[in-house]
Amino acid sequence: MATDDDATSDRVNSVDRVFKKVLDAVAKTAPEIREGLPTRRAKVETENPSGETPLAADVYADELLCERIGDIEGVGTYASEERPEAQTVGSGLSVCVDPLDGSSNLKPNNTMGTIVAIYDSPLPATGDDILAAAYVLFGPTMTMITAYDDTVTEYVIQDDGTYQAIRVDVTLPDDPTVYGFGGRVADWVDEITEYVREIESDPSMKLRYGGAMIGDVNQVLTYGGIFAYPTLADAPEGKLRIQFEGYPVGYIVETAGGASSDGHQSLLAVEKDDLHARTPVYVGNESLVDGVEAHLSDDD
Ligand code: P6P
Repeated sequence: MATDDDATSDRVNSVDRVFKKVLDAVAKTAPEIREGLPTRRAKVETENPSGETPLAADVYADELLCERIGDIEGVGTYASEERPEAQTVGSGLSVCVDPLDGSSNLKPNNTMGTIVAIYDSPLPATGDDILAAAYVLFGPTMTMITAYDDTVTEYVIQDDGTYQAIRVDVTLPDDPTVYGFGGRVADWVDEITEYVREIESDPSMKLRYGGAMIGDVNQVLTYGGIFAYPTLADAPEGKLRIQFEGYPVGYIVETAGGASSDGHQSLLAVEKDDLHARTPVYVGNESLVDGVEAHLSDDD
């Protein structure tokens, strides 16, 4: 007779299988997305649910990923930053995708990539529901960072869509050296301005801000430090989307031994009712994220 342990083991095996299938699909699709970039630099006519005007490249990446991920047995729902509603594609786990994070970097040929989050819940999910997260980074090489089963792994993706681990058990360096805060400096609240000035006064800290969150987060994962798209005076919730950006990078950085925050709590503790809700994002070494919370708590 099947026992509870058997059911748990079956469940874990099933999630393992779906996770691996999602990684395979994302890695297989990455070279096609990259190859399609040069001819898809123009904006499309329509706005996305966040009121932004996507490039043809955003739409192309979303269409490919929806088709490939939607075909995976065990994936029930696909949602993306480019689609107002989640799509039912079967039964099982929910997958949220930012198909081309940082696509404004396409024209100046800077980094951009794809963010994926897998939730064991209908959408909108909470941070407690996240099972795995990953991002593909289109840089001088194509790499993929994954967080699953309490560990972070870095892969290189080949042009044929195969991928090999190049770093296992990735953890943030103990001594941070980079920082990057998004938004216009004139729009930062005073507490953030004061904290950034404090960070800047540390001779060991260097500014690294490239305009694509995952490129900047990858700097933090590699060199230690902090990335933020902070609360702004005219946009207290900041710019980044909790389901598609906040939860996955918060999960990745916390799994790598760092910390995440919306300014007051772990990003994974943030709860929002709307699929496209925004949140301030601070991720990096715990000491630096704690510093943000200490400065912002002064205004409470
Ligand atoms: P800004 C890209 O559009 C994005 O969503 C993130 O990848 C990035 O961190 C942020 O917006 C950049 O925003 O205001 O600096 O252009």
